[in-house]
Amino acid sequence: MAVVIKGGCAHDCPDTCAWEVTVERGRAVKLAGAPDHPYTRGTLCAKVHRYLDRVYSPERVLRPLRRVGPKGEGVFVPVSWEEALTDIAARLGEVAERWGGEAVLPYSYAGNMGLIQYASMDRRFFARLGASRLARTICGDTAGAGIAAALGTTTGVLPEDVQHARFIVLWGTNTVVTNLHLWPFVRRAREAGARLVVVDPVRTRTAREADWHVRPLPGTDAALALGMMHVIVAEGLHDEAYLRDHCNGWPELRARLAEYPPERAAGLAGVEREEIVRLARAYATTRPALIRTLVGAEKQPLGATSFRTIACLPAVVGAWRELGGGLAHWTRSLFAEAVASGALTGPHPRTRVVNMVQLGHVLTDPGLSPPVKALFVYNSNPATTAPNAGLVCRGLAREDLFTVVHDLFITDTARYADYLLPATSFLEHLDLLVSWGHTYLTLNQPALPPRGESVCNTELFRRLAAAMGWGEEPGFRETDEDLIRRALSGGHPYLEGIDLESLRRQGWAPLHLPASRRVPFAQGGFPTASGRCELMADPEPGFAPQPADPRHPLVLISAKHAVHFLNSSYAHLPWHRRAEGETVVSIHPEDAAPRGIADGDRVRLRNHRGRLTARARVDDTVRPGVVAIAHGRWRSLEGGTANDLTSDGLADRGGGGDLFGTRVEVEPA
Ligand SMILES: Nc1nc2c(c(=O)[nH]1)N[C@H]1C(S)=C(S)[C@@H](COP(=O)(O)OP(=O)(O)OC[C@H]3O[C@@H](n4cnc5c(=O)[nH]c(N)nc54)[C@H](O)[C@@H]3O)O[C@H]1N2
Ligand SMILES: Nc1nc2c(c(=O)[nH]1)N[C@H]1C(S)=C(S)[C@@H](COP(=O)(O)OP(=O)(O)OC[C@H]3O[C@@H](n4cnc5c(=O)[nH]c(N)nc54)[C@H](O)[C@@H]3O)O[C@H]1N2
Ligand SMILES: [Mo]
Repeated sequence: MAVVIKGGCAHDCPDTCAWEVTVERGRAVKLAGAPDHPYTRGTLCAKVHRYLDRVYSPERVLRPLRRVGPKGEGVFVPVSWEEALTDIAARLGEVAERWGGEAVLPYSYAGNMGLIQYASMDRRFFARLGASRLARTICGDTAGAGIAAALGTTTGVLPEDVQHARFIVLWGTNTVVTNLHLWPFVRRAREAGARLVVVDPVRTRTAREADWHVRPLPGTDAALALGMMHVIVAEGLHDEAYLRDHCNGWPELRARLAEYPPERAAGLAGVEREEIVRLARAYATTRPALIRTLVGAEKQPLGATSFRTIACLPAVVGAWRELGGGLAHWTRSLFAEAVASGALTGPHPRTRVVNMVQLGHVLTDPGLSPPVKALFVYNSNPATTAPNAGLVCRGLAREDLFTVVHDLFITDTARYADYLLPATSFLEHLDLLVSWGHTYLTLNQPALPPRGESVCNTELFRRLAAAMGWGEEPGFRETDEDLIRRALSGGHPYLEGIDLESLRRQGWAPLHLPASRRVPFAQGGFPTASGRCELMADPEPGFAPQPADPRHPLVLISAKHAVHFLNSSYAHLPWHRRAEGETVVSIHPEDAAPRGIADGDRVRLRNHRGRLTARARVDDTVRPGVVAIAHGRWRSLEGGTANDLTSDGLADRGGGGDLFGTRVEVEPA
């Protein structure tokens, strides 16, 4: 007898799909997008439609493992949970006693983005231990800092209202690959006559679909936006009334625009003057005009400035006045308002804060006091996904570092673990899914019991708390259901009529947003301190060219260009790896010819951080001055990964990294 169980995908992705799992005789035999869900619309992406490959992979870690080989080799023996928990609790206790709780560093991200599996028991556990706090900055914080400086929020136009726009700029976002479920709304708009522009240094799959592809040099988006605004004002296409009634700082911004005539902006951004003029005119005169951003342009030294400058454009032309006009970025803040997530994590003592994008430095800095003596990694794979990953691995290789990893697979990070603990797949635990890309809550109901001896994150930290002797404390006694009920119990109007029982029946539910939320700033009302759009708040709109590096003259973009990988997830599964093919670096003919590189050659990318070999694709996928390689590959399988080369400097605001500002040289291998 087959049963169908409603759940959802907790990957770190804006689409947060609702799915249905068919289970026959205890085995999941089919997984499909929920057909009735207005955003999933019955489809899953190229990676997740094969999620059962993950669930039933013969490479799943099914028992606790203890390292027996050298760090990095991934040689383990199975041990009992009892033995692992007792030893881990003792080691964490020793470290905390000898070096202080701050010598313990949790490192997690959104490998599981579900509300309770992302952050609840784990946060309580590390707070109780007095561990260092991790600044989880690797994704979106820089963009958010820039946008919020102007708007007071990162939530503008809602994703389903993209269909009402008639001029759509996908600004540094690769929708077809990274945000597939937004695409039908873009397509609807186009069917109704919308023009689609993509702003990206790389000719992505999305750019190939667009009416117009603008390709600035990486990190120069602010110059492009300033040049556009200059033209808009010079031609009188700005919305004087909107600027007067709803914005602060217009005279100052206007004065600044004088410094960015289109010929100067064109020189800075590496595009033609005429293109900026045409783009400015089209944007200012076609309505409703929408700019869609995610995170592509944030990973730059001036990433926040890029986003805050882009965020001025809708106010300058009054695009916020119409349904579908304005800026569409995230929806996360809607859930943050509605869901009582603070009650899930609890308070944390004010211990030191460690920035995740500098993990390599943190683990290798001899001056750090106290040093990190115990590292606990879950929901993330920093040996592959953190910038300057070679340095991360050197840190992980430290003999005096006690490392615990909780994952489903022996990732490149797990190979360094002293203990590797088995984690459940999304089919094997309960969770409530919020989204950063749409406005539906989804209940992920377990379709299967945990495989082998795997446990979900909440259960792991309950068990560890018990091993530490804290098991009777109320915070560690709550079940996953308790946590979800607590999250939904705040009485927020967006959650009206939604509780665990209704979600169990329906699987998902839309947030009850007021109709006015769809045209959020038509009458101003920005959630800034002043209630107005802040055109000149910190960081100010502006642009400063970055110093050139003559030894490494090419900018390396290592974005999410792999359709079949989700960051490093799936990059080891046979079907996905085969579908993606070998490591390829795209290089423009103008850059390839002087280096003696022909299409199909083996080449080496190098800089002072590392090197990587790849097959050259010589064509105009990238613009001159830029090379591109997909991120996510496992060094243990491919011999290297993009982050071996990436910069681990910081962006200007928000704490995120500057990893797409990386400079390299490329030579025949
Ligand atoms: N298939 C797939 N989908 C994913 C993911 C994945 O790994 N694989 N990851 C998920 C995650 S974690 C996230 S955060 C989202 C991210 O979603 P996106 O933000 O759409 O993805 P990115 O690939 O980070 O960046 C988008 C584009 O920005 C371009 N870019 C780089 N630098 C610049 C710049 O300076 N200016 C401009 N204008 N463009 C620039 C890149 O070439 C890239 O094509 O995707 C999610 N979806
Ligand atoms: N070069 C380059 N680097 C990047 C980016 C880029 O575009 N280019 N993008 C950055 C961005 S935006 C992001 S978000 C990060 C993402 O970086 P990571 O957070 O490291 O993402 P993944 O590589 O998907 O690793 C998630 C891990 O969590 C595990 N996992 C999944 N579910 C669970 C669970 O329930 N419990 C536990 N314990 N583990 C689980 C998975 O098996 C996987 O190993 O990468 C960043 N790094
Ligand atoms: Mo991300």
